This record gives sequence, structure tokens and C-alpha cells, in this order.
Amino acid sequence: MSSTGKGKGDLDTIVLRHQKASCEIYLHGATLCSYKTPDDKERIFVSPGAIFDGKKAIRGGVPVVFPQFGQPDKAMPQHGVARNNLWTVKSTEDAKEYSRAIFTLTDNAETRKLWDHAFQLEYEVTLTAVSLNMLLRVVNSGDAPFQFHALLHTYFSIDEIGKTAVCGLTGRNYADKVAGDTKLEDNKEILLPKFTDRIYIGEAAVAKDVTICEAGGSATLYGLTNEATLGGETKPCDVVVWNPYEEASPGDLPPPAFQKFVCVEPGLVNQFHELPAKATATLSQKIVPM
Ligand code: TA6
Repeated sequence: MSSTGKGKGDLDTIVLRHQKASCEIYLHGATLCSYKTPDDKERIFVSPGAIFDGKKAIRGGVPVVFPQFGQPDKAMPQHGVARNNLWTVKSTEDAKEYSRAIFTLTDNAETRKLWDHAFQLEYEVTLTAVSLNMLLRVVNSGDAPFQFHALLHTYFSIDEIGKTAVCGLTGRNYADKVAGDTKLEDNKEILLPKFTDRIYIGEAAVAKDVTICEAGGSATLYGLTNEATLGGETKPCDVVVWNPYEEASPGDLPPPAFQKFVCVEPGLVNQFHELPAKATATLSQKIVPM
């Protein structure tokens, strides 16, 4: 079942419910800010200091990052324009196996001032009894190619960052943004004992299953499948792993809130990708809480 609602700051939301699972998406940034499994456990983290003023990007949830990751273009906000723009609900659908909402964002006078390209984003959120599925379609609706990044900046709810590990990225090279170098990941478990900010570079053009576990491999918390395509071809999906700890926590993330999330973010971000005129790129994340 899907319904419209009002969230924090009286912002418009869409709520999806399916067999006791639920999720809530703010039209501001098409930011998914809640995903509850049938046991009523909240699986997505939102900062207690998040600002819901309809202007600032919401701290937490699943911000949609496009057309830039970080701020290589200083004329554009950090992480681009999608997460702090108002999206439109294209459709909602309630079927036997899922409940779905589709959101759209098209270039407008505001975005053109920041990034002078025509684009259409379509963001499909599908809730089943056992999973949350997010699919972002990027269409170059202009007449010339453009360079872009795209990423789903997912904040996963966990008990304690020091007791959490990310697995499934062994063998990838990663850009370590804290150390300022590139390394090979040879650990089976990626622990985050301190401020961690890494881009695990997509290499094999196949979906790689990533898991978020309790450190020591005792229990898996989330099974993730991240996939990307460009112009219909499968592309290696980069995966960003981030936790700021206290030292890098932004103002709307008051410590000790950093303890309660890990970001594992699928994207096309290690380099800019060229999307030809009228072509489509896709990015998806399937989340299966264990
Ligand atoms: O995804 C990791 C990252 O790029 C970090 O470098 C940090 O900047 C984080 O995103 C949060 O960015 P934000 O603009 O939301 O404060």
C-alpha cells in the first residue's frame, strides 16, 4: 500500500507498506529516510541533528548524489543538485509481491544555473516483504554528451561502528581519502576502527555481493547487491565506505551519532563517466536485512 504523508518539518513524503514492512521517502531529494522490516526494526539511519527545512540535504537516509560526487566542480553544491531539489511522484503501484513508488527530477532553471545540462532522473523504490530495492535511471535528455557521477549514499543503521565490518570488497583497489593514497584491499573483513572514507573501485563488471556484518563474522546484518549500467552495458560499480567518527562529523551529525551507522554507497564515482545524448545510465542497490 502507498500513501502520501507529512514528515518532519511538515515535508511531503510517500509511505510504502507491504506485508508489515514499510519505508518513507521525502520528496525533498527523493530521500528515503526510513525502512522498517516486518519486525518493526529501523534499518536506515537518520541523524538526530538532521535538518528538515526543504533546503538543506537531509543528513542520513539514502541521499541521491548526481551529477557530481564530492565537489570537483565548485560552482555546484557538494554531491550535486539531486539531493536538495524537490522531486515529483510519477507513480505508485501496489502489487501482490511489492509496493513501489517512482520519483522524477528534471533539469530546471535552478539546476541549469549550477550545471548547464538537460537531464531526467527517475528513481524507483520497491519494497517487498524481505527487501528494499532502489533503482536510479539517469537520462541525458540533451543533444550533447555530459560527464557525470551518480551514487546512492545509503546510511545503514547498526548498533556500534567499532563492532561492524563490511565484507565482499576483498581484492579491490580503493582510494583512501583519509590517507590520500590508493591501496589494495586484502582483508576479508573491512573494519572501521577510526574515521574511514574510501572508494572501492569497481573492477569486475558483474554485481558483487557486499555484506555488512558484526565484526568477527558472527552475524550478517545486511546483504547488498549493487549494480550499474551505462548505455545498456553493465559497468563495474564502485562502492564508497564511510564513517566520520567524531573528528569528521558534520554539524548536523552530533557525536556520538556516528556510532550508529555505516555508509556503504554504490556509485559510478571513481571517475567521471560520459553519457551520450539520449542515453541512459542506471544504478541500483538491493538491500536484504538478515
Ligand atoms: O560518501 C562519503 C563522503 O563523500 C565523505 O567524504 C563525506 O563528505 C560524506 O560523503 C558526507 O558528505 P555531505 O556532503 O553529505 O556532508
